[in-house]
Amino acid sequence: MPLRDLLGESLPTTVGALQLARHSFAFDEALCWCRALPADGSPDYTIEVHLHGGFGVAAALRDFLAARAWQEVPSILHEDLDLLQATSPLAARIFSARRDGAWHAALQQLPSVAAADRVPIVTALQHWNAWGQVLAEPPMVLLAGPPNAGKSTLFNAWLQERRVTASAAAGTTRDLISAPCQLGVGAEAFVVKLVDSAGLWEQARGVDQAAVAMSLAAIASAWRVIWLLDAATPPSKTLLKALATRCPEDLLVVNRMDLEATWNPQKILPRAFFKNQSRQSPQLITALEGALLRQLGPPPPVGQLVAVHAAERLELQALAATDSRR
Ligand SMILES: Nc1nc2c(ncn2[C@@H]2O[C@H](COP(=O)(O)OP(=O)(O)OP(=O)(O)O)[C@@H](O)[C@H]2O)c(=O)[nH]1
Ligand SMILES: [Mg+2]
Repeated sequence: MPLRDLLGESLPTTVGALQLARHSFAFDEALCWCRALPADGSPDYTIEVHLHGGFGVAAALRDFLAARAWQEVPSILHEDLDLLQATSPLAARIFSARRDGAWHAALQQLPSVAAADRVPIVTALQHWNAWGQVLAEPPMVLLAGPPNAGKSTLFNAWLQERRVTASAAAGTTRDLISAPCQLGVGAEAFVVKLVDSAGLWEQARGVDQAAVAMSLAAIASAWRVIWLLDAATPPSKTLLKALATRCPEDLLVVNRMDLEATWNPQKILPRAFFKNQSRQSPQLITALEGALLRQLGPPPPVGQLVAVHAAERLELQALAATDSRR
């Protein structure tokens, strides 16, 4: 089918906006780029179409073209798709360094490099794995702890809006509520998924028990848990057990320290903790943010290749394991 039949009379030689009107309805006004339009009128040409519409419009166009024996050339590389999903300027910078197959090209060369030379290269790439993980998708930073510890109050203060209900009634929160939240500033900032959760308590029954189960599941999968403990109520066995299953990078806060203390955190908690005694908590939020950023260290420099997908990190791990066996 001639291109003209698809796109109308005014074929662009480079880039042009065209009405896709050769169907029972007008698809969309699309931006088209004729990448290889031959002068001799041969049927082999490639056209890149950028639709304004969403998935439904793209699906309608695909059906239309497939019925006329047009072939779709997959033009978007995996790495370019990542870029579409970048949630921060830092993520965009890291993803764009991987474009046009740069990551795969680097990795494909590694097996041909002498093992002794490969070790430092693989180690240098692995150094950025933690950053790759947090930039690929906003990681979950979960606020967990006993009921009434002030989790929802801190969640609202962190987001600087009244997103969730906070109240003196223990068990107010029963769902996981998440909001994107930026950590850091400027070109080095990245986005995390801040999540408020239901308090953990042993006597929970019915819907409360279901809420506790949801919190425990989130604790198991969170990137970091910020454990908010209540100075006025000693932590329960359930809570201490859940805490013991987690990583040492989780942060501990003893909250509501303006109330009378009923337990000694130094004796019970496994490591250093932050103290807080304010509902607004600006210093606490700055301190927590700083602690999370310090764990990651400085972000990758400009142009650095970073493994952003789990499969890529596994590939590096396999190479490192092979080299260590030599
Ligand atoms: N005294 C004091 N009260 C606080 C502080 N932070 C929060 N509160 C109060 O503690 C109560 C419980 O706060 P929430 O934020 O709802 O606690 P929560 O941990 O979300 O509780 P659940 O949703 O029941 O698990 C509310 O009345 C808050 O105003 C604080 O630093 N000091
Ligand atoms: Mg709450």
